Order: sequence, then C-alpha cells, then structure tokens
Amino acid sequence: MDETTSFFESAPLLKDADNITSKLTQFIDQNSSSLSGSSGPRRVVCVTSGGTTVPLEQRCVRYIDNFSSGHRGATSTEYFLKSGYSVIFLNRRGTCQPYCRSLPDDPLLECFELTNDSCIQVQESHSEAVKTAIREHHAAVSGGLLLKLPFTTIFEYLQILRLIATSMKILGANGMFYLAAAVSDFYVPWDSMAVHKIQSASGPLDMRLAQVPKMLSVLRKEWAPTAFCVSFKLETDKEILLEKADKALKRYKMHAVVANELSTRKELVILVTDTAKVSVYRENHNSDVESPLIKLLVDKHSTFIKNT
Ligand code: 9Z3
Repeated sequence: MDETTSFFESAPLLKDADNITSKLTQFIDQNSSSLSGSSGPRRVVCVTSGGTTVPLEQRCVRYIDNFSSGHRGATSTEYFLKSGYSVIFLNRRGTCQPYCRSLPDDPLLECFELTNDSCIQVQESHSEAVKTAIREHHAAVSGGLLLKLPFTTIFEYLQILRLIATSMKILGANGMFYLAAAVSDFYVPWDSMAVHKIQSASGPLDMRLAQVPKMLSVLRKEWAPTAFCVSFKLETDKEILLEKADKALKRYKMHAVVANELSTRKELVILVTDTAKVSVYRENHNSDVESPLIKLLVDKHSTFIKNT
C-alpha cells in the first residue's frame, strides 16, 4: 500500500463528511452553471488557510501546531471575490476570517455596547467597520459565492481537501487551488497514536513522527488534474527560499509557487513560474500584498484557460 493510501485508510473517519459533500455539490452545481459578468463561466478557487494541528493522543489533550494566523488566506479570499471568483475557503477553525480584518480581536465585546434601556448597539467608533464587514460577508455567503469549511487536524484538512478537489473536477480549467495553509510535514499515524492522555510519570517522551505524504503530487495527478494549481513555499532562511520554490514548482508540477519568508510575508512575495520570478510588493503600509498578487494570478489563470 502506498503512503497516501495508508494515510487515508488509517485516518479517523471525517465527521460530517456527508454534510460537507452535499454543501460542496450544491455550491459547485450552482457556480458551474452561472456566468461571471462578461468573462464566461464563473471561476471557482479553493483557498486553504491557517495551520493544521497534529494530535499526539486519540482522545486529544496535546497537539503540535504552527504559527499561521490565516491572514493570507482570509485576505486573498476577499480579493478573489472582488475579482469575480467564487471561493471555497478551507480554513483552520478560530483563525482569521474574510471581512474581519478591520474588526478588533474580540469583536463581540469590543464593537457593541449596552444602552441605558439594555439594548445592544454598535459603538460609534466601530460602526463603519462592522457595517462593511456584515454587508460584504452577507453578500458573498447568501449570494452563493463563498463556502467556508473549517478544519483543525491534518487528518481533517487532507480529507476535506480531497473532497473539494474531486468535486471541483467538473470545473476543468476554471477551477483553481490556492494552497496557503501551513500544512504539517510530520504527524503521528492514527493507529500508532496513544489512545489516552500520555502520562508524565513514565519519564521523558520519545516520539517518532512519520512524514505526511506529499499530497501536492496527488492533487495534481489524481484529484484535480485539469485545475490551475498554486502552492506556497515558506522559509525562514532567504538564501534557500527561491531554490526550494523552484524545486516545488518542478517536483509537484505546480503552475505557480508563491515564495515567502516568514518575517516579511506581509510585505513581499515572489511569484515563481517556469518562465519568471516576479517580486510582488505591497504598495504602502495600508495596502495588502495580496492585492497585486491576486491580480497577477487571475491573469495567469486567464491565460491558462485560454490555452487549455
Ligand atoms: C504560506 O507560505 C503562507 O503564506 C503563510 C501565511 C502560512 C506564511 P499567515 O497565515 O501566513 O498569514 O500568518 N503557506 C504555505 C506554508 C507551507 O506549509 N508550505 C509548504 C512548504 O513550505 C508547502 S505546502 O513546504
């Protein structure tokens, strides 16, 4: 049995799989039969966002996590929607959500106040931000243009990604994958994982982590062979970033790889394709690097559709 098959066969059953599949079928049916302005059939992008956790116990008390805030995925989702795409937002529970960036960290407690007669009202200082967030989010969700699917663990993430990819197959070249989630490279296979909380009385913990199978290959070859695929490469050492991004582009046959360095990821990304490496900067401190990045990717996707 290959690594990918054994990952899925031993993964815990995805709760809610039927519900997710029916939401996906409905979303894709609706979007594949609708037109986007004058530019032909509506394009659908799956944006992945936030980090995956790696549970250490089946009845999970402890897990390994990573830094990802979900800002890239949430911001990019807004720009894809603005560009006329429909978005399947596969996001880590509790991370940054589209249209919530201009709200305070605890919007419920910080945006609202009680009036003298115990009614709830929006505080004047947050009123514009709250109205815009509600209006734009509501328009996207109720218009059938944004489907949000949450995950927590690496098992949930990869199982839902597979469901999304296989349901997006019918979109052909109009489908895009924008894989911004920070996916764990290592995990504890479910069948070798402790069932109960690991006991500290047994002394120091030695643990061997298995490698997560490289799903980018499987996505390109089997799950979504006709879609436009963009993956991300993150490094902390900028000396090796471009070389690694180039390797990923070739090894996984991506159409583009977005290379970014941890400390500058909000200011600069480098779009690597087989013909060029383009540095993409945010315009100023108040703008988003995702704005020019999504513009470039939309153009590349258009060329890809034309040539397919
Ligand atoms: C990224 O590189 C994203 O841009 C960030 C965004 C995770 C840095 P934030 O969520 O950060 O806005 O805080 N995502 C991909 C990271 C990743 O795991 N890439 C793998 C790799 O580098 C390939 S799939 O090996």
